[in-house]
Amino acid sequence: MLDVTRQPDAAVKNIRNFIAGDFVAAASGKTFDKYSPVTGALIARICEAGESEVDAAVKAARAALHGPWGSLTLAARADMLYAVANEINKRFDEFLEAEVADTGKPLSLARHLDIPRGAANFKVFADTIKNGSTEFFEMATPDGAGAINYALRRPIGVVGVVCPWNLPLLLMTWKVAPALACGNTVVVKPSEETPQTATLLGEVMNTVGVPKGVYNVVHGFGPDSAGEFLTRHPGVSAITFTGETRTGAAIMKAAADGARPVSLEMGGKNPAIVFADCDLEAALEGTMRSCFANAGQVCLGTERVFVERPLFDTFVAALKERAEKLKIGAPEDAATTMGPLISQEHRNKVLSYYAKAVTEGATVVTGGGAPVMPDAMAKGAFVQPTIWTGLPDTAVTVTEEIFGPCCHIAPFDSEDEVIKRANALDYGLAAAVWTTNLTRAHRVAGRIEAGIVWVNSWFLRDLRTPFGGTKQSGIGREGGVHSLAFYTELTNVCIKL
Ligand code: NAD
Ligand code: 6OD
Repeated sequence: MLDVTRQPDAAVKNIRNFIAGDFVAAASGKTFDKYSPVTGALIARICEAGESEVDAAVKAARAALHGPWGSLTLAARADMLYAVANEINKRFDEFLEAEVADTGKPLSLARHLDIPRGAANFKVFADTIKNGSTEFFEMATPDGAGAINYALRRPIGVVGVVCPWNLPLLLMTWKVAPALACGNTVVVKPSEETPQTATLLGEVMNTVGVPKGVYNVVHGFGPDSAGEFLTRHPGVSAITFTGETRTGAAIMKAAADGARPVSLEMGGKNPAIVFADCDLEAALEGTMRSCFANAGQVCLGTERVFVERPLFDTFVAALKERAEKLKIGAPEDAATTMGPLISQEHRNKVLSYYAKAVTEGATVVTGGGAPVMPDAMAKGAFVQPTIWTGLPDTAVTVTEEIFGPCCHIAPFDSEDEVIKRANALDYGLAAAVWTTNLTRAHRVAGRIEAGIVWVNSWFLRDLRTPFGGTKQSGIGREGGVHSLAFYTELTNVCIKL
């Protein structure tokens, strides 16, 4: 049964939870609504999981863990993940349509980033688990004999996966693929704003024969809803989360009951540092993407740009010119380079920061408000790409994560000074450094307090590298073998020879 396709007589999709291989409504009959970020129209009605659905999902995951999933060989499990990747690619257009309907992002972006990465995550972690090394350690015992130690990697158990809305399929599969590759089972709580692709993935799991209960989806909100029910459930062995820092803190508290491990990927207020010796074209192009891609709703995006003083005026003028050429519009319009924000609620939040910047004394270089849209999109969640200058580093606009298409640009005079300013916040997710001086690039990259530093690039991703944030941007690292470390427990076996 197609769960997320349109009903024959209605434009509104009916989206259910996916538990033990079946699409199920909530026993309570509770639903919530999803509105298009582009038009404001109702596009989906989602069954909200209550405590009983979450409990059923966790129990299904636990049964599958010790049942058909647990008894698969590693090679068979990897083959199943390759099949999931292939099936996502086969149904590419359905995933594309679902993701774009939920987020409003340009089709071109979802086609090149979100959906291909959704498939690639399964392939990469199937490769990783197949190619994992086995290490043995020999030792001499006190009685002069020998011993060998080896460590067994075991799945950690049932993993709760709590997801955000900005890159829904990409970020959900970034957690689900390694968890399954390691032999775990999962219960996923997608964002209430983006329920569709996680649900569609349930169909893919059934099609390729992933045993029932290995992959489960429960829909709902955070507090006093599916998110909290899942993270508090004692049957969940570990929690992996992507979202806001304060939500991560609440999840950590929930995980403390039962002393369960967490992997947290959280908020940021990322700096870009542009030195006067940079390749200006590349720095402008990269900074445009890091500030405005996905309408600024990328955790790795830049909201603080520091430019070395001799280049400052030129850089600000050139970035303004480029930002004003962004074409705000509908996802399916090939000319569109920037879509709406995810929701009216988020739009109100971003617009309140736009107003705050003015009261804080910012010079509005461009944007600063809401665009006038044609009638069909008048109720969409659109805002203008916005650039400010003139604020102190302590301004709210320059210290709090806005998660919209905006940045503040400030001049700097020395390397030591800019590193200190870049590191001044409690966040530490990502940074971009633009310079043609290789020695300086290494020196600065090593001094930035962030989990990821890009030099002369942005969002260039090798999925085997460690990914995560420092300070309040995250706890733990995922990616390649770093994911294996989180999603497995090591048992050391010591054999006296
Ligand atoms: P959010 O924290 O509001 O929500 C994330 C998820 O947590 C949602 O599924 C939500 O329903 C759930 N949730 C909320 N409260 C909960 C609770 N008390 N218990 C359990 N679950 C709860 O984040 P968002 O608005 O969806 O996403 C935007 C944020 O995510 C930004 O701060 C952004 O920086 C961050 N983000 C970080 C990364 C990263 O890799 N570091 C990636 C993407 C997004
Ligand atoms: O590329 C990834 O694996 C990743 N986790 C990206 C995060 C983007 C944040 O919005």
